[in-house]
Amino acid sequence: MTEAQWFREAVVYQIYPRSFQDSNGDGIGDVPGIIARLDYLKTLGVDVVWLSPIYTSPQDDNGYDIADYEDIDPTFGTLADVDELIAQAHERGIRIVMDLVVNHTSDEHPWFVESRSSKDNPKRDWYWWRPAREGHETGAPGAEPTNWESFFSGPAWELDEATGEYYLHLFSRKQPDLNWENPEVREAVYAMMRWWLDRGIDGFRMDVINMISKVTALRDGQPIPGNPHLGDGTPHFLNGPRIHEYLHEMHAAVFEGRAEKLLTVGEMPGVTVEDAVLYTDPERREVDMVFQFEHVGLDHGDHKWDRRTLDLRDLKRSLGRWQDALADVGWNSLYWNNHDQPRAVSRFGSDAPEHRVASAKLLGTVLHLHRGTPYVYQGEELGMTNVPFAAHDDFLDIESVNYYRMAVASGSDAEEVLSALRLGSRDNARSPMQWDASDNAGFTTGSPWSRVNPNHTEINAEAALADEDSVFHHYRRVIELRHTEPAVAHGDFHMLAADHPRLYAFTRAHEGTELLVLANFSGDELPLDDVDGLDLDLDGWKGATLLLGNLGDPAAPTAPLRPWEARVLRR
Ligand code: TEU
Ligand code: CA
Repeated sequence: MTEAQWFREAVVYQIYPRSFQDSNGDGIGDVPGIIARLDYLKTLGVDVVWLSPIYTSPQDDNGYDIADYEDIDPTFGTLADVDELIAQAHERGIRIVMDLVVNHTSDEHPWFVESRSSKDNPKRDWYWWRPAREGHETGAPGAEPTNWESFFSGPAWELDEATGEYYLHLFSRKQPDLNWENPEVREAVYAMMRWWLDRGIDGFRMDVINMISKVTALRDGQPIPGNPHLGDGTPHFLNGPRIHEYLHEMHAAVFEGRAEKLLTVGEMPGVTVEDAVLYTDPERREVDMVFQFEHVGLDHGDHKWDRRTLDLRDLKRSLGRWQDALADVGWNSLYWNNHDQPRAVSRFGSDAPEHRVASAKLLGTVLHLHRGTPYVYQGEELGMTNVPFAAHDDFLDIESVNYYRMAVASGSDAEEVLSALRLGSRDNARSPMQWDASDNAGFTTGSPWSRVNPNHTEINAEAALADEDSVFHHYRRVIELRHTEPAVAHGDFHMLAADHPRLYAFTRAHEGTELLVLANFSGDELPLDDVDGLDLDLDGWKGATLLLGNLGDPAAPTAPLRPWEARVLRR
């Protein structure tokens, strides 16, 4: 099954529909807008498009709160538009993967509306309902059934006045968690998934799918310092006791017989390499790959708002471990960016004017030359940067808004909170796609729901397409390499000079071909002789072919690396 797995040679492009392309001037991106840009994606050369959620939703978490899985939110279009999108994408050889958000629904989903209506409603047990903690008065601070903190600040339990019980919501209070212990829930989800596959989609990106199995005893977590009533619930629901059983059952109920044509990727915060081997071993029939979070947590301190400088050695250690662990069994996904992460060039590269283009290309080169399926997040192929947010009301995302409110209320310095948000807010990824230099970047003729980054006058798709040396064309070339050079998709990975603080170097080897990737993660020149642990016979690479470089031809394949230079050599 291994080399036959088509997704090993594929590159996925993630679209955040709200921010991609508006077609009707309401300031919000939509499905007809995506259709209008399919030729752009074809030019880039991607094989798969993953769409963040476009289903019916009150948009409390921008569509990750779904009220009807089998319909499209009017903001984004209609089911007919989606059929058209699927057909037009397929015509161009592009597959469509939908987001699957089934750890929770919206509180406006009819399942939850029924569930909350009374304690003996047949759907009561479809969600997690519990009375107040024993000996505590319902509604009093600390009376929540457990001390778990929600990912969006505050307790993960909400009291529902109608029945006087609490329901669990790991995310917003408008995102109640489904109870996967109940087989009816699972069957309803599987039926919905089959319905989408029958409609012609090519797979699912599964939102926080490693949270669906909880330890049913629901016990308190380790107290969080500074929060008298809150604790860390994650050990009770990350990779929970029945998770492998559920995913295997889902595979049998939904994917059996068509799995070879599909792509499934489980988003899994807190997943370890050991877990990932189990999740992605094809023999186990769970998912094709997972999104792990280790490398995007390396610049976090105690929590995600406590930001610290990334040490390149940590990044190499982490990604290198994932490469090794999934070398023989399973498969990696590769990403720098998505709609939840700040912009890669601002975070792992340099968005300073003199280094932005080179470092964006370097990041693309390094990531795509790893073994695994690379994901490009909209705008990454342009080297889009973080947004210069000024005041707290520039932030729109529920996670940022709640965190700001909570942190300031509990005494944090507002300016410090703002600096953390500027670095880490998900809003950085969600500003409109920069299509051209016009007022709203070609994103909308109306008033954009989220502020356009002022640097769109310089950083935009129109300018990039016209410039052979742009980040865009570099991404196009690196994507093409995966399709034309078998060692990129299939070669063995070997990290070099792991302890070097600025050099990212590795080889890929496949059937007599050897690739060497050299990347200088700094604004200073980097000579290659005398690098500890590089373990390279540099002479042996002097005659190598330069497959791809980001700064034009170097003096020689093994010449010192210029600032933010990346090279791919073949011999
Ligand atoms: O995100 C899950 C997740 O754990 C985080 O990345 C999250 O975005 C947050 O930053 C935690 O600090 C997924 C979706 O990608 C995200 O957009 C949703 O908000 C979330 O699940 C709930 O559906
Ligand atoms: Ca629109």
